[in-house]
Amino acid sequence: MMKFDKQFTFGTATSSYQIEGAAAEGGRTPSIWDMFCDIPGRVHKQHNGDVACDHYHRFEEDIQHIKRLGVDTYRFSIAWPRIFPEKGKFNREGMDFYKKLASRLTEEGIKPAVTLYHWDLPMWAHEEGGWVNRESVDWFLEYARACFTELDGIVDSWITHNEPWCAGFLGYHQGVHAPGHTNMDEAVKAVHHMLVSHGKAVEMLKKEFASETEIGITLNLSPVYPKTDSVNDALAANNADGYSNRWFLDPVFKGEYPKDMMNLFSKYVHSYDFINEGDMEAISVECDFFGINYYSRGIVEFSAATDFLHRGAYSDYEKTGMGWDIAPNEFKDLIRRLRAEYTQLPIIITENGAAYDDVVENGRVHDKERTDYVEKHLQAVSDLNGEGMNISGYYLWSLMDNFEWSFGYDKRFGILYVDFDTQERIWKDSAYRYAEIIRDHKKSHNLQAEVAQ
Ligand code: GBH
Repeated sequence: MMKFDKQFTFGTATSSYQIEGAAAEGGRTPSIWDMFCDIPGRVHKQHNGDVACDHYHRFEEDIQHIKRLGVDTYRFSIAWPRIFPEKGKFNREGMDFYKKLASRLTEEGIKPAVTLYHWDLPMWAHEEGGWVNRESVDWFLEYARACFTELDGIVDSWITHNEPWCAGFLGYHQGVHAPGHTNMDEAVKAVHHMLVSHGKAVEMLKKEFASETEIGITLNLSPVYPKTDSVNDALAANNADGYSNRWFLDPVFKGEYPKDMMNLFSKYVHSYDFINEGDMEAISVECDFFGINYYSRGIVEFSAATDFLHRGAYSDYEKTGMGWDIAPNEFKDLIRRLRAEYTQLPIIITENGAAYDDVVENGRVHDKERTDYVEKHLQAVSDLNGEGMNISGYYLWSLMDNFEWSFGYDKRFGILYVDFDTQERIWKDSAYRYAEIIRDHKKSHNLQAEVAQ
């Protein structure tokens, strides 16, 4: 039995580059993802976000789907290059799109939760060194101030950064995300500047804007387990956990980078001089909630050839279409650990979901596996709250099939199926089920619900 408090918020999430399209409209200039998609071999079938779900032109229709789902919240991100297409040059037309989107959501009774940075760094910023350049903190703050000012009174829930692990380590160390660099020294600096920009944006909002507004950061966390109980595998798991989780959790909640990882990274990081006085205090600023994106767990085994970038070991767990282990129990371990070691802030699961190869049959998509995945994780949230873990919301990734980064359009995460030829949206069974769960929840608390049958 799933049970949620009356105030629990159900939501669904997307991000700008993955759904908007209209890449050259409204004054938008390219981001690092437009550039990355153009390089042959980087993105599956060389797909790109030029058209994506055409959400930029179809947002009214999409809002009706969101409304029909019955969710309380819709999480989307703002494309920085729509707001500042050139350095220091604010673009009114770009901002108006998000003003309209956020206002229309509010009018329909849906609360917007807005991410400032979901990986689409403007090319002008990249050309000046991107996140590796300390000035990126100031560029981000100018962008954040414009968003806070223009959307003041319309948006009251903000996420500064989405998954700095991906933006930093996948982008600058592993090279599988834009900008495609493979340089650990750069990556550690890039992450640091993202984290400082997060802390300073929170401080700005608290000092200069309405106090009812809530703000936090979203980290992607994946609990890591050793393959065997050997000492070496334990070391590998500790290092993998340091790279994926602790490198972000420790600065955000304890105001320090983990010492063991600093030592390990110093093989690649020439000096830690880029950490300025006051940075760690800035990063560990008090937020209103903590956002977590959870998809899977990791299993690692020791290899003498690597020190922290371990390849995942074989596991006999059932997998999603991404090949990721379905691991709701490990999700519970993760949350309990966060409560024991890191924070008592309300936790919002800002993303959770799964990709599968969906097929449309007579206008329906019977995505039983995705439906099961979502139910298992919602059950875990319900169980965790039964233990007093205070998870205040769950946002399903994703509202609709979209541009899945380096996997292009072939990996479908949506609860709405998107036909990328016609742009038709088709409700998958998981969408009907999610709407039903929300409807049952509202009924049980005598909250009104006008959702799909
Ligand atoms: C998120 O990133 C993004 O925020 C979102 O834009 C994206 O579309 C969505 O998830 C789906 O991918 O190899 O088994 O250890 C997800 C980040 C990081 C999740 C790596 C899975 C590895 C799983 N991912 N992680 S495993």
